[in-house]
Amino acid sequence: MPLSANRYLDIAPEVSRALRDGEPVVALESTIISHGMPHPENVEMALRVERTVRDSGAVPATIAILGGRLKAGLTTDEIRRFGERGQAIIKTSRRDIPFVVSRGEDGATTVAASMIVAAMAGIRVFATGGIGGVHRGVNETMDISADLEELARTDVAVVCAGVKSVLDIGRTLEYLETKGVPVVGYCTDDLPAFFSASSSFRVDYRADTPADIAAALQAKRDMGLSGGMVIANPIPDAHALDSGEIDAVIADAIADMEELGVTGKDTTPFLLARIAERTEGRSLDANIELVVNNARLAAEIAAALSTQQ
Ligand code: PSU
Ligand code: MN
Repeated sequence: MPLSANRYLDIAPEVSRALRDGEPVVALESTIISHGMPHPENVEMALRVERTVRDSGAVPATIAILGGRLKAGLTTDEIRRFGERGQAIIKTSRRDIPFVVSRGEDGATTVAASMIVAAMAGIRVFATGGIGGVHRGVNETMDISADLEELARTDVAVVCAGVKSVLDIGRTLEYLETKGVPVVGYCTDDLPAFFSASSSFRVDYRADTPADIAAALQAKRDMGLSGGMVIANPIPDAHALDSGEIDAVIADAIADMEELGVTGKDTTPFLLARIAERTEGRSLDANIELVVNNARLAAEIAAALSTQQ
């Protein structure tokens, strides 16, 4: 992919140089900043995650849309301002990109939209907290995140902490299987469930080293197999929440959501905020720690990938 070939895209100088020199780069999303966490913890998280990527030997590229420009790499000031404005920024998934861009607006990119911009820039590894998936109650609502479709088509590896139990984990895995997206467990056979290190579901492949994951990514690319990969990295024990407790909190949050009639793109931000409230911030601490943990692994995978080229 030629750098800057896209006239809507700005690649930060440091990111552009690293890509040109074949050095490791990790993309990061921005909906988690604006819609996933409250201010000021969101800004602290975003800056700490960038530092973690650097400390692990890669260059961070936070993805967003600013004034209609697709950005691969934000400055510290841009991250601060973005985090302050929070949910006033348009949550931007694939369908929203054309209008946010043509109207010169700011957009907070979801996993799906961030993957699109990362792929345009030539970034192959991306870290986040949780991906969107098939929501519980899908039979009624048809609520399936565009993140899953993006994983099916866009060639970016997504490091996450598994599938959160606000979603229907089993159906999310079935969807990914149908779409040909491998779900890899890092040092685990169990699919992590975001706040807890395991669930009752298994991953498709277990990988115990970043090099093992990089080798599979390289093979996939060499063969021209399009689409992403889910790399599920369990939350470290010290930060995990009790799964019984969190499941009860999630069930309450979903009941509140149904009562209030929250639907569509507001669903995930609503549930995250409710869960943070009900756990008195413990879910927020866990969320921050797992993103940092994912950023570190993503940097290691990107580094392993850069030695394969
Ligand atoms: N899960 C989280 N935190 C988040 C999100 C998901 O734990 O911030 C965000 C991500 O940006 C993800 C998006 O891509 O929510 C999915 O939203 P939807 O279900 O509306 O596609
Ligand atoms: Mn949805």
